Amino acid sequence: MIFTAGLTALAFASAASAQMTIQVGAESSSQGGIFQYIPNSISAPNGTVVTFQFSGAPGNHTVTQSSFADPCNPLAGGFDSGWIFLSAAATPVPEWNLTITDDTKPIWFYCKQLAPSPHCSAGMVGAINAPTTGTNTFDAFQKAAVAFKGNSGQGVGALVGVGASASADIGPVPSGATLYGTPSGSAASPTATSPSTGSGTTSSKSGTTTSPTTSPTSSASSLGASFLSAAVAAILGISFA
Ligand SMILES: [Cu+2]
Repeated sequence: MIFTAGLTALAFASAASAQMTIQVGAESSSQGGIFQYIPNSISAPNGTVVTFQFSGAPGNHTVTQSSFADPCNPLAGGFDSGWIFLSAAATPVPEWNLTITDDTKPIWFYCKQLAPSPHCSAGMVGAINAPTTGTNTFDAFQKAAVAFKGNSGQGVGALVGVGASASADIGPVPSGATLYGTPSGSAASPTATSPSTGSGTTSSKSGTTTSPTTSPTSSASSLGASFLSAAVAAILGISFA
């Protein structure tokens, strides 16, 4: 009997290692508009692979970890997908896989794109394992994001975050899409000739990288590149978002 119970528990554990999908961005005709994650709040136990699908096009979005107390600024040590700009719907859809490593605490995230207006303040935030009752619910988090004034934080996070981690940048990056400002800094070529598809060319980083090492436009210092990335993001966003 004990042996059987053990087997059942094992089966349960592996069944719990599920895969879930969150759409990043939407079409302007979508209910709720462009600036949203669909769904925006999920419950996901340890081992769940949350696949963010960047199917909202045209669009320019990120998945950047924040905190309940400060919804529109990056969490120290938090995860970050970097930006992917889609001038039109891309095939195949670029994806970013985030594995849940600590389901005992809520995981909060936002989109750090600023153009045409900060997406975070437009309500483009999400949560994993948020409490459904009490004060720290997803609704309260989103209200705080909408109330946030000024530009949301542009700092570049890491692949490994707090309570969840990715092992590769967004991929694949099909023709017409531009990936930049990623945590690994190795997939920022806008030329579409670089095979930066995240299929093994991106080494796993420990989460210490703080700025992109390449930018779409310049060979400036990393601080300059960071600034330029944000500027390019703004320009692209204004044109298309
Ligand atoms: Cu966005």
